[in-house]
Amino acid sequence: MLPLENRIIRCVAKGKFKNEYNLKKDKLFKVNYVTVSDEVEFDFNNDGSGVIFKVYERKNYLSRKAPRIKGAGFRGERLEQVIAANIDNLFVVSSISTPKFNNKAVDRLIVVGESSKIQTTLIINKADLSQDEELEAWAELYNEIGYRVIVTSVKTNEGLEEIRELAKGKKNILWGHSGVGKSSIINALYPSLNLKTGEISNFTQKGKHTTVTSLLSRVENDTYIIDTPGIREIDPYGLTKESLGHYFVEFLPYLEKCRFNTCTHHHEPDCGVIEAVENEEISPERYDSYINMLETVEEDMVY
Ligand SMILES: Nc1nc2c(ncn2[C@@H]2O[C@H](COP(=O)(O)OP(=O)(O)OP(=O)(O)O)[C@@H](O)[C@H]2O)c(=O)[nH]1
Ligand SMILES: [Mg+2]
Ligand SMILES: [Zn+2]
Repeated sequence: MLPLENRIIRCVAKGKFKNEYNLKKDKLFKVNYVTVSDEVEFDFNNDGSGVIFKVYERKNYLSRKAPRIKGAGFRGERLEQVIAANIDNLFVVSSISTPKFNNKAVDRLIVVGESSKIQTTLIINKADLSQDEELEAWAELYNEIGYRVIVTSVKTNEGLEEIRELAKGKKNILWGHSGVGKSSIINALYPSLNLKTGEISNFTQKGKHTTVTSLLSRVENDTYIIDTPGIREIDPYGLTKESLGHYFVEFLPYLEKCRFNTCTHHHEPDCGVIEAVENEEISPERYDSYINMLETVEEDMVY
């Protein structure tokens, strides 16, 4: 028999966990009390399956607000949906083309990484499809504010070894829109996983949500990688209008110049961030992205 750590054991969570967080029976709002990369204890059933009875405290976790579902007509707060736990590296994956680079989505994922205090790296994939300077400009922008940017192509293998090096000995997660190439990158690095990859819609230039569930794979002794389904929308959980600016790392040095410590850097007078944008010390793209996010943080949320 394989040692325990090399086996896949199908488990269910004991009812206790379900009741603790599952405020609504409705499947749409079910939050995951046990998530990918959680460390757990379980008992074996006679048939070899397991029942999880203990989830260890998480070092950290990634989450978002449970997505709105069209026609579901829910009222009230949106629950927290945990994506994965105990992560060392968050790779925010984007593509320069097909689908085209979406800096606002990238910034939302970066905010989640920052607010969870997880090391965040940006992957810009499909470099083979880019002939203009746009790719370099985006890479430079994120580099300048302090993020490691890895430009990759699954077609030419550009950048892939850099990911492998960074991932070594760590628990890694790839997160981003559908069709940007998350599963393709993982397959290129670890071909034996043979993850399913999909086409891009000719009509929308978007992916077709090929990966449907998050999957953690052990790829080397201490190296784990998590493939995730492409996101449609991402609203970070637990943010307030006053706290959002703290997760735009290049804003930090300017926050103390704001007249009000509750400044949202939107309309307030004597705002250090707005002044820095005017002085071209903060990029207009990132500031626009910030404003875009600020408008979606619900005013009346109390956490
Ligand atoms: N030209 C080019 N195509 C790529 C590259 N990486 C991935 N693709 C293609 O992009 C499409 C989508 O790739 P996937 O790996 O399925 O994308 P994904 O991010 O896992 O998508 P979801 O599972 O839907 O979230 C596939 O047709 C891949 O062949 C790349 O570097 N260059
Ligand atoms: Mg995929
Ligand atoms: Zn301000």
